[in-house]
Amino acid sequence: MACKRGALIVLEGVDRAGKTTQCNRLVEALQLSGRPAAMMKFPDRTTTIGKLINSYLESKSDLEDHTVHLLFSANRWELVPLMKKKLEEGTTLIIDRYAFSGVAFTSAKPGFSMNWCMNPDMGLPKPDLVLFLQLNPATAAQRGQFGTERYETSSFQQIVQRRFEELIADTSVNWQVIDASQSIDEVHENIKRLSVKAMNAAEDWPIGELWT
Ligand code: Z5A
Repeated sequence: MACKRGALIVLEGVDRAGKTTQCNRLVEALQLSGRPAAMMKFPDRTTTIGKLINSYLESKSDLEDHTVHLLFSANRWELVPLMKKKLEEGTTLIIDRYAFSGVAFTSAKPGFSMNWCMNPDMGLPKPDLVLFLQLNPATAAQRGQFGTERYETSSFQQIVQRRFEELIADTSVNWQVIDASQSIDEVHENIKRLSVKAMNAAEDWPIGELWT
């Protein structure tokens, strides 16, 4: 590696926790401080696979549950070469949802074990930091109604939250839980502080593999 690598930082959390808002704020702040940073979002709805996922999420098409889980995973794998290139060039990647959403959402469906759900994502680039934006349903409701996409119902999101709690208990991943009920600025300051620390720590280490 000619230069210090960038860090892989993931934001996860329940619906309306502020993931997209905070990813944008963090990328902007890092760039302003002179550190190369870029944002990615999963699902990436622009690719051929992403378009199938988009149609499914908007309920314009139906897909068998195992199939759609594998498509979400394939959507991450198809972007791995680009992710690795950017990280090795020294760009820090801020990612809006990743494999953890994949596992939390599919395993919230009947008949899916977390272990089965994790398998297709094993070996993905391992995040140096995963920030979980914690928000209770009442505060989330003040930020507007659920959207119209598949999965955007209160009962389903409650099961998703429990699956996330099980994932956060895994100490092989560097999880940090953030109180997302604070103001946008306060949440941003917490996220920036933890991200800079993770970026400095990641510089001298190779990119890891998730869940291997
Ligand atoms: N999914 C899956 O099944 N499998 C997978 O592998 C992956 C995903 C990767 C993708 O949705 C869906 O796909 C998702 C999981 C599933 N389904 N659900 N639900 P998406 O990622 O395209 O969209 P989203 O994740 O549903 O967005 P979101 O969760 O609704 O929003 P957010 O990014 O967390 O929040 P935001 O857009 O930044 O903010 C929401 C509003 O709150 C907005 O008006 C903000 O101005 C406001 N906000 C934000 N922060 C604050 C604070 N601190 N105070 C007050 N107001 C705030």
